[in-house]
Amino acid sequence: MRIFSGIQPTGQKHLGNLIGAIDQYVAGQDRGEGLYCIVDLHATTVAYDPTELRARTYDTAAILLAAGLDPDRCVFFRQGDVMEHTELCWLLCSVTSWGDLNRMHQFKEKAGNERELVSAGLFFYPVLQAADVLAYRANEVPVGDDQRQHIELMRDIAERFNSRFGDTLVVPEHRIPEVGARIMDLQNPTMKMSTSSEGEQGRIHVLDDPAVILKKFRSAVTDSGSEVRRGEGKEGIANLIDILAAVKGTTPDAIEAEFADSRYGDFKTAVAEAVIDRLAPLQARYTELRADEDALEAAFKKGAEKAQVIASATLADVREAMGVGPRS
Ligand code: AQP
Repeated sequence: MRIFSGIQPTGQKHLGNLIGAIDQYVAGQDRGEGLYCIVDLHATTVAYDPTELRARTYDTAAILLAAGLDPDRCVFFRQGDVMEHTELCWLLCSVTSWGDLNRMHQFKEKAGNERELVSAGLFFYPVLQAADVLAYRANEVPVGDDQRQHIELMRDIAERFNSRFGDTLVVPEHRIPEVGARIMDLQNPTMKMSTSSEGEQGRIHVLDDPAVILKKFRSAVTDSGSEVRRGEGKEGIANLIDILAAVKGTTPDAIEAEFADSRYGDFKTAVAEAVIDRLAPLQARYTELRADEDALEAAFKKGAEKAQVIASATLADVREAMGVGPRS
């Protein structure tokens, strides 16, 4: 079983990224051969600052390692270090329809947020994402629920490639967590917690101070009721139930039963405390890891070498199947 996923070095990573994606990466190390990549090339598809991009790449690397990724048990690397991703992206364009790309929700949302230039890279973002996964012939892609449409497109691209050029690529499955696949914004619980949403009050960053985390949870938007249970019009409470269930490794039903007699205020504090406890060891480890950029670069280099061995073999097969470049 080969598992692949990528994460952007944009902004500060939030609780949705941790629960929906990073926790799954860590668990994947015990289930198969995990390849995890920081997608710096994807980060260039929206307005960005180059110096900031490097700094955020190190931040994200330190967060992933602090969360439990172990470069000796997985292939941990930076996308921009392995050229095969961009080459495969171009080759896959020949089996990607413009109409499909034009239907992608993420493109529409992100294009709407860009003030100056909507880059062609943003439009092709899902093709590069498909190349990331297909280059490794991965069987499984752990992601949050927001990536469902991109994974479907990636599967279509692989199937179209295989039927046009012969069986070459593996059609991957997505793996979306049962609890916490869509962590919602604490201030607007009908929207997902997102790096690019305005204002930080609705977003818990994994590196937030405990006092900040407590304050954000205490001021989370709920409803005018008082029962800790899911239901119509109770999106805010349902989100807190999901967060606590994911953090404690239990089910939302179990959380409802445990807090059946609690009031919203006490429940919010309990969620905040569980999140603070969950993040404390990660934050301590992060500080150590982030201080040594040379060690992070060394980890990237080692990972890229391992990744390139796999990706270059796929690219040789893809070129051959497509009739591109010299005869093999
Ligand atoms: N709210 C979420 N709940 C669960 N999973 C989530 N993910 C993102 N938001 C939630 C998952 O995190 C992974 C990394 O996503 P990314 O590389 O796209 O990182 P990002 O751009 O920093 O994350 P956002 O918050 O999704 O940013 P916006 O909204 O600005 O694009 C993915 O597996 C994703 O599913």
